[in-house]
Amino acid sequence: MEIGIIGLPGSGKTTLFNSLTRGKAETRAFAGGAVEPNVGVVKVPDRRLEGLQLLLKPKRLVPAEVKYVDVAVAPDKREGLSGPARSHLTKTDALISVARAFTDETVPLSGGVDPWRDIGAMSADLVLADLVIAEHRLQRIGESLKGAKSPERENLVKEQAFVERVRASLESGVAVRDQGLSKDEGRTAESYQFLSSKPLLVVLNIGEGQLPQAVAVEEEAKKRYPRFNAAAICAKLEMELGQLSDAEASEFRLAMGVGEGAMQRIIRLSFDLMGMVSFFSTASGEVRAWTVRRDTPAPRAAGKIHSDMERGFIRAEVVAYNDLVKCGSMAEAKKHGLLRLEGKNYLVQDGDVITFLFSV
Ligand SMILES: Nc1nc2c(ncn2[C@@H]2O[C@H](COP(=O)(O)OP(=O)(O)OP(=O)(O)O)[C@@H](O)[C@H]2O)c(=O)[nH]1
Ligand SMILES: [Mg+2]
Repeated sequence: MEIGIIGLPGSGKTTLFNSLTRGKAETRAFAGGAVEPNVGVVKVPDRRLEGLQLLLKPKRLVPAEVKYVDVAVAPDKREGLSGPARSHLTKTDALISVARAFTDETVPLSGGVDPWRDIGAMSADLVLADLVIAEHRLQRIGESLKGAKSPERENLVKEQAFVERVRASLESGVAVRDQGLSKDEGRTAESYQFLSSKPLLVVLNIGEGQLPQAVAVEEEAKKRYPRFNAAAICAKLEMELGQLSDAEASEFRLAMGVGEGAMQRIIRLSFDLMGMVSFFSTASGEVRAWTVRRDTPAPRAAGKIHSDMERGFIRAEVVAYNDLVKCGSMAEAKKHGLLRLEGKNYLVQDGDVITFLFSV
């Protein structure tokens, strides 16, 4: 699970990265043109884990993890997202686009602060990078068609028509994610590694002084960009609080009237964006959250834990988290018939608590 952080130079990408990961990457470090991205792993908060802890009293709780990648785009030789940044973004599952809303004379910005303009520019950049991809692909198809015979020829012609349609929509500014592709088309599109097909969260980086308006800023973002999820935070303050001990940070938050959990919320929002589901394993005194795509069959989900479990899959014992909590224990859930035995065609649901039975 990987989430890429993008945004115009100086929007606060690295500051946000640091506040998410409690990292200490140098802000403004890329202004000189270095292009190694910052990478950090973060635990995904999940209330259900706390619920399972109370119920099952495991020795260990292991939350799901997500990786954040702060991709530097050197402002001096900026080729937009078609440049070196692209290769770091293709493998991500979702994107956070940071837009600068804070004012600070010491951080120069040409054209003045205008987050709405920047959000538009960033999404246009994604579309532009994909237009380049689509055009390359069409060129390649054109070349292959020259010597192609049936049935390869028919396949190429079909693909050509598809890419041509995607290209035309991109040209009129429509992101791949908004083109209403069918499931099959979406799978085909996946192989082209488009960027504008990825789910996107807009983070408005507001200044400390704007914190009381955070909710209003988010509402305006939703009005202007109804297709995007948006959240307003002060990345700099969060980064600074993230470097303190929990107790100290709480004290500061109280004094400044900043709520807890702004970062937890961003992590959760960006995680949910990927459309993944979580299931929980409870074996050997450990409750652990696992992340799979929606509609993953039980054996493949088991394979996340261990490849032997997928190979030797027999069945899954499943209870929905909510049912387990309602019953208060596994034994009670079983008594009420809520502990189900599921076979290899079962599609794992969000919040399933699962024990896999297997033999190799
Ligand atoms: N006043 C203020 N400054 C901020 C805020 N967020 C970031 N900054 C400052 O803005 C500058 C740029 O922040 P970075 O996080 O380095 O921005 P970036 O998007 O990573 O920049 P590049 O990697 O160079 O593209 C730094 O000096 C930050 O301290 C904020 O909320 N308020
Ligand atoms: Mg940076």
